Amino acid sequence: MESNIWKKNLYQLFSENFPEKDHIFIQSTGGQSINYRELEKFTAQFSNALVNKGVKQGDRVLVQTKKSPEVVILYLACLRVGAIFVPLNTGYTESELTYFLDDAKPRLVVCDPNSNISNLDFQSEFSSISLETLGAHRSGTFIKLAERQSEEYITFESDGNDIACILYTSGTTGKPKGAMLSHANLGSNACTLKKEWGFNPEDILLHALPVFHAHGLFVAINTVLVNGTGMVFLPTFDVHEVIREMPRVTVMMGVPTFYTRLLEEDLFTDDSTKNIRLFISGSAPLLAETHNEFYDRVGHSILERYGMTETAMNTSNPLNGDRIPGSVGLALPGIDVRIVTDGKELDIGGTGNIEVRGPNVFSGYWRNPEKTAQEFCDDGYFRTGDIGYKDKNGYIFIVGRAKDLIISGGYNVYPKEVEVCLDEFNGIRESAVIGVPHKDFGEGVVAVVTSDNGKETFNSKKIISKLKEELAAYKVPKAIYLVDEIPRNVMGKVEKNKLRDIYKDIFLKDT
Ligand code: MCA
Ligand code: AMP
Repeated sequence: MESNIWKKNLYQLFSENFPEKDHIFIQSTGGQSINYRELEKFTAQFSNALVNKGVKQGDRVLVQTKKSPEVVILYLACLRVGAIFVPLNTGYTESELTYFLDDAKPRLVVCDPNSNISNLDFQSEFSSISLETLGAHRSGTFIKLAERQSEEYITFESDGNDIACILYTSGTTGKPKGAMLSHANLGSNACTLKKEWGFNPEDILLHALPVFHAHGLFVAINTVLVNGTGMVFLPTFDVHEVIREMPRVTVMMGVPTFYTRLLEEDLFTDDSTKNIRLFISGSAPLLAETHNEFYDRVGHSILERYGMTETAMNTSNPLNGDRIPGSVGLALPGIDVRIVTDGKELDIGGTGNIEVRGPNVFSGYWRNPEKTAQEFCDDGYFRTGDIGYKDKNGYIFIVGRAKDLIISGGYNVYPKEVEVCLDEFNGIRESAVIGVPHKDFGEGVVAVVTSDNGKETFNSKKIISKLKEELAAYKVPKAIYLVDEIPRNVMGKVEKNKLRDIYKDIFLKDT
């Protein structure tokens, strides 16, 4: 593809595609907008501010802020400096944050003025780390510092192999791992998506996703930037606001919950979508019935694609051609996708582990060469942990996951992490955390527990509210069920399939 034009600093790749300077990059609903002239100026000032704080190439900048245009500028400034941008979910609690600080060892932390990260001990335990604040509407200490800086900055030169970002993704052992993505990983994927999804100079994207995950940050923002166009930038997914803003845009990206919530609104009609050319879904399975209902309502066939934090996007239904409900589409150009069982590639229709290889696949886990080695095959394929098959036309269908993962509203929850916290409660002997169908989030987190003395000596409401002090709220079980015994197979392994079967109906009835 176009002689590997992404083998460079990602910001440089973007800036080669910038349009005329007055073209709007971000329009926020509060009336704030940033054009490409301002984008260049602000990223230069932010870059100089990073350097002023001692940030050098390869240093980590850990960021936990609310979604704002300013945090996008900070991301781009990190690229320009060659620093590694490490965004964190705003829902993380203090104990979760301590782990990330310890692991990422950042030079600088940038957080919301009200973030609970600032409660951590930056005086002694984390005294080598600088702390700055950044809020919406140009507030915070980092903005004040940036405003005093020069408007010129020479972007760090890279051959693309330098690490641009680390995104944390949870592991089966319960400890999140930092996936290292290089400038070239991200650049190659952005170029591919721009082409495959037919992005053109008139496009405007509706952006209602969080910007601390690969979907909102890479799939959405990088594609807009490499296309040199603009986006309407909403702080969160508020269904009424989304319907109101829709006529201003041509493309929307979202997790399946966005689409099911739209379908619940009578106000959502084909009039709302009259200027839209493409709806894209990913991060979790889009039910075929949602796909079909959406088509019947507004005449749009949602384009479903499949990716991971570690790989960015791997497959996509076609822009022109059949978009098959229930399928995640075809391997993207330049990306190899194979189905494997016991080390052997399967024929068409065979169900097995999905493995991927290509310029999009990440460089490894941060400070974790053992885990990196485990997840890669000798011939460079990455083991996704997803299970699926390929049909005779190359369409891929995901049928399950080998990894013990719950995806709730597009957020990943690893049961082990929740089980470890539950098992520490007085009165709980053991726990098993499962995902069951949830009307809004696709899957909902549910816990099944046994008590120390076989009786319910605990109060599940209290446990849920206590858990919220330790875990981000989306990981906390929506319900806790007490049982006499957790079912295990002859190997002693918890039979989660059995539990899922039992609790899917009970939970649906309870909610
Ligand atoms: C919020 N809550 C949730 C979730 N979100 N519970 C379970 N799962 C969730 N996803 C809980 C809150 O803790 C709170 O509970 C209550 O719901 C209301 O919270 P609120 O913030 O008002 O919720 P919301 O604004 O309605 O958010 C729902 C959402 C959001 C819009 C679906 O979760 C979202 O934007 N999800 C997108 C995630 C995403 O971008 N994933 C991409 C990962 P309580 O009241 O009890 O405190 S990247 C990826 O997967 C790969 C690369 C890929 O392929 O894209
Ligand atoms: P994350 O680690 O947050 O990047 O989540 C990646 C996981 O999300 C993948 O390994 C899949 O299990 C799941 N995923 C992403 N897109 C889809 C999709 N379109 N259909 C089914 N699962 C998906």
